[in-house]
Amino acid sequence: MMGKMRMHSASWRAATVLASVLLVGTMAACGNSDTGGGGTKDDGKITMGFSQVGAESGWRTANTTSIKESATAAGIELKFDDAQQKQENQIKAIRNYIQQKVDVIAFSPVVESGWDTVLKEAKDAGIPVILTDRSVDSADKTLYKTFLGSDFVKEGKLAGEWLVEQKKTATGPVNIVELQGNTGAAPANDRKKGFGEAIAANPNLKIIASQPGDFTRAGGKQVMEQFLKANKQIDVLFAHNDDMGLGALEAITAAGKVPGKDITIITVDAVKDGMQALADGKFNFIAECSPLLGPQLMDLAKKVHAGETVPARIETEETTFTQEQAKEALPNRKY
Ligand code: GZL
Repeated sequence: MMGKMRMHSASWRAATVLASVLLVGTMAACGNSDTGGGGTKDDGKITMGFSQVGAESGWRTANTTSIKESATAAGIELKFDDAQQKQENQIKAIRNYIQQKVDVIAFSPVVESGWDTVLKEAKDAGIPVILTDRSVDSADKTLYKTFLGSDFVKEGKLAGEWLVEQKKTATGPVNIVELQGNTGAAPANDRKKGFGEAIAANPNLKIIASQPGDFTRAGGKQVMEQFLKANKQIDVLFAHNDDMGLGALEAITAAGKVPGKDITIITVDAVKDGMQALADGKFNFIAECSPLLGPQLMDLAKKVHAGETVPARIETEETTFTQEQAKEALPNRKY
């Protein structure tokens, strides 16, 4: 009997230990405020999982600052991931946020395509998704609640229309080189489209070379060096963002040409360094693309979390700048 009892008490102790281990393990798996587990916190705070493109440009830096500061101001718990311009990193981050059961996922898709599978996983998990800055080409619009960002086709169109006006008296060919953003990115595809459609108004305006510079200064400089080597006469540079234009300045100067005079330079964004180059006469025109999306994003997250209907598309308000307008605007620029 004793033996059995002993056995019984020993097996009882084992069962107790096992139950305790299982209980602790279950708690850890579910997560909690200490382990960064997802979902609305006990204090009712909304948790947002955000996947950022990377840190490739001054625009991106300003956009990240706007998102982080706005999350704090809105009392939203922000989980932030920098994808270093790689789609697979964004998909991984979104899957992590789904695992952590965050309340809302927001991201700026580095490229337009290849998102349906992971967005369906988020939808099946009941986690709403907000697109910010860039959009996706998914046919299923139920995969996300809204797209908050600029109209990139319009930005390219405004850049092209300014050039058409500037060159309306040209009697011969006007040779244009184009620095594109990263391949497959919505701003690269759409700015190219808008600019190309606008300059078609004047057959003298010809794009003689167009290559990706990946929205970085290094990319802009490297590709502009190639353009200058391969093309004897370049009259205009259209860069899809300020950073590539700023990188190109180094190549243009090194080639003994005067930026803003020998080569007319048109860019997009209007970040501080770009506006300074414009005010200094090195750039000639900038179409603005505001990175300050944080406040609107957090407001949308609260509405979506509360189950409110939000507009499917919210377009950022922005303008354009000439050299004179840049001089006036610079002192008050927020980014
Ligand atoms: C535009 C944004 C682009 C900027 C670039 O909304 O996605 O990406 O124009 C940035 O500067 O790298």
